Amino acid sequence: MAKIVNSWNDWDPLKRVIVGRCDNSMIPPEEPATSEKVPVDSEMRGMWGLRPAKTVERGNECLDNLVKILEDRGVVVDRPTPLQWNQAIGTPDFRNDSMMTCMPPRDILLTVGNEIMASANSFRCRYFEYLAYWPLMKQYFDEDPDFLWTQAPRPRLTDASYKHNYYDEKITLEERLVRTANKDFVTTEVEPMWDAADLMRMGKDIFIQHGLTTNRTAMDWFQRYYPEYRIHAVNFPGDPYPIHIDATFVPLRPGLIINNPHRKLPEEQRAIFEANDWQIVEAAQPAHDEPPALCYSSVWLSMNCLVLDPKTVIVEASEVYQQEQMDKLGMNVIPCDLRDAYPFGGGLHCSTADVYREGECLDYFP
Ligand code: ABU
Repeated sequence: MAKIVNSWNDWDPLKRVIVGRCDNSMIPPEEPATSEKVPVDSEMRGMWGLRPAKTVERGNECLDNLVKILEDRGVVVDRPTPLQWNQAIGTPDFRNDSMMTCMPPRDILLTVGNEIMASANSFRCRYFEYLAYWPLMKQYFDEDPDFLWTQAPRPRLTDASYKHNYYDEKITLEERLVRTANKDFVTTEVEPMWDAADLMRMGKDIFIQHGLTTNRTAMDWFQRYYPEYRIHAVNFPGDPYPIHIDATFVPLRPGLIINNPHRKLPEEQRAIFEANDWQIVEAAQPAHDEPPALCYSSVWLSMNCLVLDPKTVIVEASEVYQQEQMDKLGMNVIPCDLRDAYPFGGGLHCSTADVYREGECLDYFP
């Protein structure tokens, strides 16, 4: 039997990966945690339903293109099994009129060494998204005797999990920033809630963004679950919609991180990197002024790259400034046309989940 699952960080040589699919994707109805994610002036406010078929086709084309790039370089690619996401769902605690998608996998699956853990997302519409990955989990379980297939404690997502009317329609950008600075987010602390894309794995250290999708209780839970790791809370005060660390603070190789210049890591949280001679470089400006239509994410998906090994990175094809910067930082850049997949949940890093990277658990911050 082979070793299928192993990954300790985002830069070791990538050998096996999951790439999402756009099939049956929905714009979910508003619910307590999601309305805060859609900017007030977005065309998505107030609408929900199946995403237009043409955009699904085009999104899938982009993802298939990424798969080809990966396979041409010898990376094994696995794909989820989409559900009929337009079904209404219910648990003893809540009802929701639909699910969402199986894009992006990075929000749902956290790989730490030989373990893949399904997350505890705060969006009700994402409650059953893990099911799209269960056939793969079973396959890894059958083929790799060391694989740990786990599910984080399932949140109840009752009304008590959210601050209701947290943002009203009239809240200004400045007020949002004050809330971010005060670490005042839409979820409460009644249970651990987290998106896997809020975690950055760096060997013995795991950095977790406190924001709209991950709460402090989740960080406490992680520290108890992984007593042998150091769990660090990080936050980025310049971000009015703090969701997911991978368009904000992105390691390229040991010793080098790019940081979103609008979402700088606070001085006191930089200390650990500086004390260990890591360089934190401001990321290049995005090539676009706006995200594509019906997209949840910001233009900073420009820096949401997929590192294949410490010298090679895939960057979105239209993000010419980011490519140029990566090149100057000594990376070999592979462009990939992915922008039309952004509306389904994110960029190159978001669209993937690690299965196997060569390497072991190292202590980068002794
Ligand atoms: N899923 C990453 C989104 C981050 C951003 O919108 O900047």
